[in-house]
Order: sequence, then C-alpha cells, then structure tokens
Amino acid sequence: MADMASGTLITVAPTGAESAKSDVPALPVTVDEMVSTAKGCEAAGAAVIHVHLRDSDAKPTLDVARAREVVDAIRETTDLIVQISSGGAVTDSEESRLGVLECQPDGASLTCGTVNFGTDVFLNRWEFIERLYLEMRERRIVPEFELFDLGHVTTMQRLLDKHGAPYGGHVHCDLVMGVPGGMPGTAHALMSCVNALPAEATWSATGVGRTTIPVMLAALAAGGHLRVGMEDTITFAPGRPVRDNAELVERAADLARLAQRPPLSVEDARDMLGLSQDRSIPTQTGAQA
Ligand code: KMH
Ligand code: ZN
Repeated sequence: MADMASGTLITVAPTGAESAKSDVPALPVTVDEMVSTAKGCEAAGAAVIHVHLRDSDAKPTLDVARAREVVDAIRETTDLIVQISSGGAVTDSEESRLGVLECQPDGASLTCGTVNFGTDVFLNRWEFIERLYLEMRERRIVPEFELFDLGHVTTMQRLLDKHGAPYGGHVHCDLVMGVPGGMPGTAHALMSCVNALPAEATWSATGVGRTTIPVMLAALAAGGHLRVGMEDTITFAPGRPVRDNAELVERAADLARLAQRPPLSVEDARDMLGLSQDRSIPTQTGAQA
C-alpha cells in the first residue's frame, strides 16, 4: 500500500446543483454524460466522484430511482468511489435529502451547518445533521463532512463527541471555500480550519470560482487532499470556460505530482477512507460491532 500522507486523494465534483445546463453546456447531467465524465476523470487521476443528480430536464433532483441509475452506471463502468450529495440544492427538503441515501452509495456528503449561499440560505439544522449522520451509519455509508465555515468544524466535533465514529471509523472532511457567505478561499482561512480539525482526520479542500487555484496550492502545501470539478469551477482561466471535468482533474493531478504527492489510486483511497473493511456497523464508541 502507498504511504497515504505522500499521496493526494482527488475528488471530482462534476455537476453540482447551481449551474444551468443552458448556461454551461459542458456540465454533465444525463446518465451517459455522467458515465463518460466518470471514466475521463478516473483516467486523469480522480478516486472519488461527488454526485449531484439532474432530471430529464437537467434540473436538480434527489429522485431515488435516478440516483440508483446514476450510481449503478458509474459503478459498472469505473472503479471510482461513489459519493452521493445529501446537500442537493438549497430548495430541497430534509426528507428528500435523507431519502437519497437509499441509493446505497459508498459515501455521502454531510454538511455540518447552515451557511448563506449567495442570495440563498443552505439550511442545515443541528437535529437534521444528527439524523443524516445516524442514517448514514445505519446504511453503512461513509460520510464526508462538508465544512463551509470554521463553526462547521466545531459542529462536526460535537457530532463525533455525541454519536461516536462514523461508519468506516475514519473522519474525512472537505473544506468548501469561497462560497459567497462562507469562509473565504484563502490560505489563512484554510489553516484556521485545519488547525481546528481532529488530529486523526484527513481533509481535502476546494475553492469555488477564482479561489480554486490558491486553495489547491495551499491544500497541497499543508498536506491536504483536493476536490475539483465543475460544481465549483466553470472557468479554467480568465475568459476561458472549462472544457470538461477531466481537464480540472488533470490540472489537479499535475500539481499533486509537482508537489511530489501524486494522485492516490482508488484502492489506496478506499483504505484511507475506511471503505476496505467488511461492512459491519460501528457501535456508539466507534468500535466495530
Ligand atoms: N448545492 C449546495 C446547496 C453537498 O453536496 O452536500 C450543497 C452542496 C453540498 O453542494
Ligand atoms: Zn455538492
């Protein structure tokens, strides 16, 4: 097995819920587009795919049948670790955000607090965060703690203190930076969060919009992992739209190699995230039942 600290986990978030297909034609929204995106990104060095669903009109959805279709199709054609978004769109109900877990992915995102989201609010009440966390453990889904602000780190710690370790026994977080309303995409903000994380946690970071490159460089320098993709970045360079998700993964992989922390294989990513063990359910204290 490769030394985890010397490799870089690359997660691709190819779609998101915020951009319209009509505005961003390269955004993958159909099952076929998701599959070809997944294949291209795996070849470029991604190990995890963070999946947002779109319906036949390319609108965000949390429809479980659609979720199963997309998750199964990606699994059939790649080895990628499939992480479903439980965040969905800011308009999604709590019940639909819980319900999408029925598609039985490897992992799911779990946002640890409310955050202003441009002119909207991404609402994540404490009781709902607890329900999502416990439901994921019940279903043997590995959470990725999505942290948009420093206070979300505190909430994640509160969750772990109250309910014990997640399924898989390992804590992996993603710092989502530069959302208008969340923490800025700066090295200073990144280090404030990293310094507050549990010592045993691993983390990735993504910078929205033009913060993507500074956040990527800061994360690599600080020993973190990377998330990239058109959920967060639709402009490759000033005035130049992103061609496809694979080119964002390629750029991240190139920078990871330059930092002498090359992309982790899917197998090593599974080991790091606690996805290699048998799927037994952890007890309250985090020990395997
Ligand atoms: N689309 C955002 C409102 C997640 O995927 O869990 C929420 C989001 C986080 O993207
Ligand atoms: Zn997302």
